[in-house]
Amino acid sequence: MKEVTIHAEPTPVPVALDRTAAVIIDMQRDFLEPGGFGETLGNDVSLLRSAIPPCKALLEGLRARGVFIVHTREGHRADLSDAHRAKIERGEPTKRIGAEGPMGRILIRGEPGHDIIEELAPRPGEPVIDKPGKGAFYATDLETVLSNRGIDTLLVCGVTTEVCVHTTVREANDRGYRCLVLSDCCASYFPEFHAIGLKMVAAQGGIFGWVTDSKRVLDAIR
Ligand code: TIU
Repeated sequence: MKEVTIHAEPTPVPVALDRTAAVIIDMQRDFLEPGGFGETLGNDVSLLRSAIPPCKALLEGLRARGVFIVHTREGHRADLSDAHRAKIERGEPTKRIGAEGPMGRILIRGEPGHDIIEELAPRPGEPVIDKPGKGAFYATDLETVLSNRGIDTLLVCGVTTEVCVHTTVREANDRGYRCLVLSDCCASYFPEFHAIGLKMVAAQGGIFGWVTDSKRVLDAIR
């Protein structure tokens, strides 16, 4: 696969597609649909839906070019043995992680709410990384999965921009990955945090990486 140039802020980026992976973060029913974790935290979950069509178009384009795709899901074991007390003790007790909700127990692996939304369902051969934290590298095998493929560049998408996307980008930076964050493929319950979160990535000459969008990536790979 040849090298392509992806237009981005603060600069265009040359990218070798065979060393690139898309990381689709936590596009789960628990964050995007009513009755899940996102809503129990007091959020308007409809604000995240803008990321679905661009992510879908991106995945189709990347699959057609054979670019490696990884999905992540945030969630915990049913007995909560992998959840820090400091994480689960927050919020109203009947709505906490592990509580029963309309989509099953909130943020628990295997429950309907923990599933990736139907529109962006992973295809066979696309690894799904289950993560207990915000960052996709913390307590997961993501780094091994990527290094076994020789990946050095990540196209980062998903929700929410300033929480799990940002945490993952920060973790990836310190592990030596080049990160391109796709603005339209990410979303937040707080539009202002989304905007500032993206600015934080590309500021200072690209302190955490680059910001681009699905159209610029698809234009580059076509
Ligand atoms: N609450 C919020 O914005 N996000 C999370 O709790 N997890 C992710 O971002 N995936």
